[in-house]
Amino acid sequence: ELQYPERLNCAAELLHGPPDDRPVFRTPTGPPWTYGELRARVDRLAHLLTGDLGVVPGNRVLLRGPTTPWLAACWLAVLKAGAVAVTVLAQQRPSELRTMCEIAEVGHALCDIRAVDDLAKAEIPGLRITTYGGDGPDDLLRREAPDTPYEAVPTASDDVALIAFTSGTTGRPKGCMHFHRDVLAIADTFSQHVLQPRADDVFAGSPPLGFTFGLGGLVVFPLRAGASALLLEQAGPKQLLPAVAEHRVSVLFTAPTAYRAMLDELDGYDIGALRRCVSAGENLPAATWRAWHERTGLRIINGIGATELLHIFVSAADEAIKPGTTGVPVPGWQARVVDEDGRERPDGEPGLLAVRGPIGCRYLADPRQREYVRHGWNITGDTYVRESDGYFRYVARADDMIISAGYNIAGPEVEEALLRHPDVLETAVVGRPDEARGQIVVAFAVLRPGARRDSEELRAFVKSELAPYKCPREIVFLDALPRTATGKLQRFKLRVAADA
Ligand code: 3SK
Repeated sequence: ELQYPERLNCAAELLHGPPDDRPVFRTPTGPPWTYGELRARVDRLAHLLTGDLGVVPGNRVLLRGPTTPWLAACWLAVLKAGAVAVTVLAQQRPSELRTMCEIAEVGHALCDIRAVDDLAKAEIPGLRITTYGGDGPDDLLRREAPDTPYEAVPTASDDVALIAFTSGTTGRPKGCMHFHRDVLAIADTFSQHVLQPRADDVFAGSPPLGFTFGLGGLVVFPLRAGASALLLEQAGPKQLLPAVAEHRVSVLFTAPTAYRAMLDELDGYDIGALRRCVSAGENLPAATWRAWHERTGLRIINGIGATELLHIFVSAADEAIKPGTTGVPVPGWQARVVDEDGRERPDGEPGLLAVRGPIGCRYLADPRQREYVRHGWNITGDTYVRESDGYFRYVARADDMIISAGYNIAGPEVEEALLRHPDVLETAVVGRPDEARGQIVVAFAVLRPGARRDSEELRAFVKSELAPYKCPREIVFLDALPRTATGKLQRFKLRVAADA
């Protein structure tokens, strides 16, 4: 079991240790920041926060901006000053920002000058916005501040450090509160046991710091290991590969779609430094795992995480990886598959994934807490099967099961079959209400450039791979699938489209 002292400031812990001259944050341009520079900059920012800006411990401070070392430094400074970081995404619009600030009672914002327009437009009552990265005299980074060490506020290990928002794929955002000890716990469970990072690792990836997948992978894990991270403002599949090659990235975090898209671009890039590839955010199809393994020799580490639980809680490392499954509970976590009443389902039978461990869901003033935490277990909203060897296999999001003519059909199983067709780049399968059958299966597909839109050919292919009742009745071709700002598929939009 993880043990942390009663008084714990996770930012101070993360910053403590490595020598001053070791690199910590790299960017595509400019020299890397060293640990010494990071410590000095965080201390200056913490002085400014608690001096000029009047932030006191417990205040909630919104952080908004592209993935840069300065955003990471602001996050660390807010925590070191005992305040609570409220992380949001650069893509979130004024009305979403207003709702989140209202829920989290945010009084201050530190915002990259390039992302300030929407925040200003949100006209949030009482919000004091300070920008950084600009050239005005009031810019945070241009203000006078003491160059002396800042003594971290001695927060309790269970003081709230972070409020991270999730809206799932629909609905009013929910603020998830996480403690100082939780921030370290994600490093001391998933990162330590699965990634087994080294001080010479270079982390990089696509999830932004406003998504806890990215915050863990690009800030918390590298710092806890005394390693470094390459921070990319643009981190689509097209930018990732050249960055991995040029900066000798060894630990990569991205989503299944990006691994799939990178397969087409691998030629010409030396990715020999890469030793860990993490996939989360969505189910990783076995076909993508196999294709990546075949081309690169690397075994993708699949994982399931949640904003509610901060990071990944089921996964597997190295030879323990079993393609087509998510893995086993990360050391420190427990997982089981239950029915609606919390009774354990037999192995091989689908049910709801229930997990518990060092971090729990704590929604900020939201009655949906009761749905997420039941009988002391966190119910993630995913349908899973526990196989007889103890591995957990994803079936669908709980509301993604299609029931057609009495058959239970998991959309992702049909998607996996479609993805085995060489023309299919991305796909999503949903149910459409149908008088005779209850629901029928409808697939949305994005094809590789130049491929012919031939639904009969794809249907025949699925029939050759799966029982015919699972075959989509209709295939709709799209240029792109609708996704949230964190890259999650918005199936509800496709359900509406399928029903139109
Ligand atoms: O929401 C997710 O899918 C996720 C995955 C990994 C780590 C953290 C999160 C929130």
